[in-house]
Amino acid sequence: ESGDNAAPSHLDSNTPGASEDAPTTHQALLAWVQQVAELTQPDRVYWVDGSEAENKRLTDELVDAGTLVRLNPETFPNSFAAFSDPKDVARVEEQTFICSEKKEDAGFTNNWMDPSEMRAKLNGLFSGSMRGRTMYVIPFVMGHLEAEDPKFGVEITDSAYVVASMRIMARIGTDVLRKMEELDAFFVPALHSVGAPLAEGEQDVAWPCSDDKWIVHFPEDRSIWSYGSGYGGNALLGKKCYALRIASIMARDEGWLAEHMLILKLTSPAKKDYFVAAAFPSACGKTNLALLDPTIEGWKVETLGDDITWMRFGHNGELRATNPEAGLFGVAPGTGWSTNPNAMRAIAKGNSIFTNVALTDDGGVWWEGMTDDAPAHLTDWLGNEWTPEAGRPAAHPNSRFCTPIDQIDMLAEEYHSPDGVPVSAILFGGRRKTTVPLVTQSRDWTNGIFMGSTLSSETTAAAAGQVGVVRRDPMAMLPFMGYDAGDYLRHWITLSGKANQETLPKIFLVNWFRRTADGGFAWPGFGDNSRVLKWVIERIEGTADAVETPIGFVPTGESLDLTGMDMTAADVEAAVHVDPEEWKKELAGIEEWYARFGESLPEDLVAELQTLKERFAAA
Ligand code: GTP
Ligand code: SPV
Ligand code: MN
Repeated sequence: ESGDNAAPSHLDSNTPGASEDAPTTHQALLAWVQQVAELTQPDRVYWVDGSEAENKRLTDELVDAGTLVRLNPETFPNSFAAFSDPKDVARVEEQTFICSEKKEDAGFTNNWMDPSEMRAKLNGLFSGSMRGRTMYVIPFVMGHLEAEDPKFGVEITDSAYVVASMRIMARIGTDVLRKMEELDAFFVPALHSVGAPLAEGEQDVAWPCSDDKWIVHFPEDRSIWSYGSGYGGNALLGKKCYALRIASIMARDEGWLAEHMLILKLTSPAKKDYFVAAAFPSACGKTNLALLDPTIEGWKVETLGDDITWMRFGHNGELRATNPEAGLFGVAPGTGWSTNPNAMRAIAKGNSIFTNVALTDDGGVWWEGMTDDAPAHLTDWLGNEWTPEAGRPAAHPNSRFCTPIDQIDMLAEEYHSPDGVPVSAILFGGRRKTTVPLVTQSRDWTNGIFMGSTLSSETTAAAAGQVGVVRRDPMAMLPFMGYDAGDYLRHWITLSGKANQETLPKIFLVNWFRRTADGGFAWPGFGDNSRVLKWVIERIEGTADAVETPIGFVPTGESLDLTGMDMTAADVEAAVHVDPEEWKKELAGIEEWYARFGESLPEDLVAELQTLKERFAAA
């Protein structure tokens, strides 16, 4: 019975799911689980099957423990609210590491530490870190289980909140495990501990975590170790740690792309379908664009993904995109019935976990922007009484809703296709008050990569640290590139060698966040972004006008469809204006940014910058 799977002696062998009755024949997985159990010393080991019954049991336990608050089943069926430790509210970029054997492989954008030194540190931290807790083993797959080359992972965690969230965000459980066994598949070992062991008889807190946080990736063995945080991308390891950082390394080696992008399907009045992928930094509008409600007649938008896109060139040299995730982990504030009714409808179906939002008196949730008027009384995310006069937000700015993607009414049927969809356009966008026009079409692929490589944005609450500081964020991947940034850009450039040049996506730069002199937004954004998408498609079809500027092609005042808006062609011209004075500063910023790459910057991009400077000089 026991044999190879013998439980470490400290495990309670009566506990169902202890490794002596581990439900798998996957030897590498068994060995890893046993090794982790010996290191972390949990009270019990539990193999997650992903079933409804299991989820009910776990969420009941989380409610009893005070980690989850059950919401009013009439308004938010099967939904819960969680409140984190105020010191654990966002990704911790300062404590995120890429520990490649060689420092230069991590590049200047990543924190690095010698892997053996890091392993020693982590072994120390994880030693006994799960004492008094249950160790959950979550088999998962990013992307489709039926994909040609399914990408498996196993997260070991001591947080039941993570289990319940991973169940929404990824395909998990027994079906995945069976497939892993059948293929004797490689899996990414993703180890997570909140770093808060319990002494004998010690009372737990609602949100255990540690002040000492480490989010660590080992590129060579493709493993992930996350310690000390229970929040979002720090803890749901299938998401940023696997599907972006580790996957970007796999993608480099295997000839594909793992990107921080949404994917949407756009159907024109002529009933032609287009697929658009868009990379915007964290909290800069991906979920909103993916769920866009067009304000123009005859155009339809459907959703494929809102945060992560994997792309590879297909047999005919077309770039095909899939969404590796199964849920939305969306920014709550600003998501409302007027700005994003599609997200609201998905949330209203229930089966969601909200983190750090406010509670209404009738057992619902609320956040800034959900409704035009705030309720008269709330319990804020810190558990304090709140009224509209409080002078502080009721929800944390990085509060999130976690909701199954198939609850989106406008989910495109192609979401379910393991082969993905052919991409016609790629948008890169950031949050800039000045300088960057509403939309600019690049001259060609390399020029578009130049735009992506110099993308800049003001920092947001999605990561710990100062908010509102402009930083360069290449392809919105600054915190997520798993290897050297110059190599990453070179990979983008050389990959197009595999492409059918006819169908190579057209690349555009967008900025929904430009301000006017009076401080207001130069463009209303949200549903009206459908007008920009329409221009993008018309540029691809060769039917929309544009003005050539040194940085690329921008719409003429008349070429954006303003039907039903109170904007004029002159307002559009202001929103797309390329100001030479602003661009003088911008060019200096780009030069400074490029200097940081040193030798690793691709020659093609050096040449792009040179050409841009010459164009401004000649203008
Ligand atoms: P992550 O999940 O962190 O990757 O964020 P995201 O890129 O999906 O951003 P999201 O769509 O959640 O938007 C973040 C914030 O930007 C929200 O507060 C939105 O209200 C705001 N926002 C999104 N789109 C627009 C827009 O077109 N115009 C303006 N002004 N704000 C927008
Ligand atoms: C982001 O920060 O880009 C997110 C949220 O999508 S998290 O999952 O926490 O990374
Ligand atoms: Mn994101």
